[in-house]
Amino acid sequence: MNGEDRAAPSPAPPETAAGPAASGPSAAWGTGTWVVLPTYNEIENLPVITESILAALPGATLLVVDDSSPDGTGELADSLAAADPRIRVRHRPGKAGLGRAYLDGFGVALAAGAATVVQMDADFSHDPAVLPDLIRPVVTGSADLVVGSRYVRGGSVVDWGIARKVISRGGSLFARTVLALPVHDLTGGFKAWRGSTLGSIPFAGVHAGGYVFQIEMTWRAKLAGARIREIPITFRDRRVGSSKMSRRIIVEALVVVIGLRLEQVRGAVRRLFRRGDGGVDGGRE
Ligand SMILES: Nc1nc2c(ncn2[C@@H]2O[C@H](COP(=O)(O)OP(=O)(O)O)[C@@H](O)[C@H]2O)c(=O)[nH]1
Ligand SMILES: [Mg+2]
Repeated sequence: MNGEDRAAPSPAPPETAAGPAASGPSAAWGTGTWVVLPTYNEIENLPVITESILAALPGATLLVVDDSSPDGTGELADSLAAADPRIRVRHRPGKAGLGRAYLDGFGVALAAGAATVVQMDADFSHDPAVLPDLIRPVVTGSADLVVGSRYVRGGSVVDWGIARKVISRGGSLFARTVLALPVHDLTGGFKAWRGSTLGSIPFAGVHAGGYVFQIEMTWRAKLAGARIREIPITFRDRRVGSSKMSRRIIVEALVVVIGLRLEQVRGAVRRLFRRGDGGVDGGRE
């Protein structure tokens, strides 16, 4: 989808660090924003996370994208949706990875005319209280993609062992260097997108694995000319439930990052040669 933002944007609150929380969130704050929340076995987190998200953005629509969680997360989401019209549920037939779930949810949000689309985890690693600050640059028009970042001044990770810290930070640094992308946190998944920016990215062929999906989407945003802003976040390890990420996914991410860069370089070389041919033939363009 490549459309204009059709839903009415939220009224812009003042650009203060405290955000709307200082005066209590207005009922309209978040209008036109869709929060896409992928879940797989998050039954313990779901009731509290949905409540916290909608407390932070009372005007938002919350889309739970569940891959037929065996623990009944999908059914619980249905009952929450029955009680609150702001909550929607997308049921998918089986576990197909975080990236696929996000792309599916993004498609639904964009088709509904979302002006702003937020992506976040359901396990409280991403603090819902940050949501007003996360969407503000998009809503006020100063950025097209806002990345919640652990690796800028003021950002941090708590509860992680040294090994996971090194892997995460090293992964971001590797991708940042290989892709020459001026973003410090490339593997995180707490982001706010301008709807039209997200809609301008071709979803076909985007890799679905957890980490590479995050890197690739930010990379594609940059290629599409998006203005990217990072805001500091504190990332906490999940409170309950278990992680679905694996070592294989990390290795896949490294390989795909190199592939993405090669693909871009090859495209640039091809364009250069085409231009060269035109020059020899005396053609224009
Ligand atoms: N729908 C769906 N959600 C998923 C899948 N894998 C992970 N998730 C969700 O994506 C978020 C992040 O996953 P998590 O396992 O916490 O990864 P980690 O934070 O990197 O350890 C959580 O909300 C998960 O429930 C999947 O295959 N399908
Ligand atoms: Mg997690």
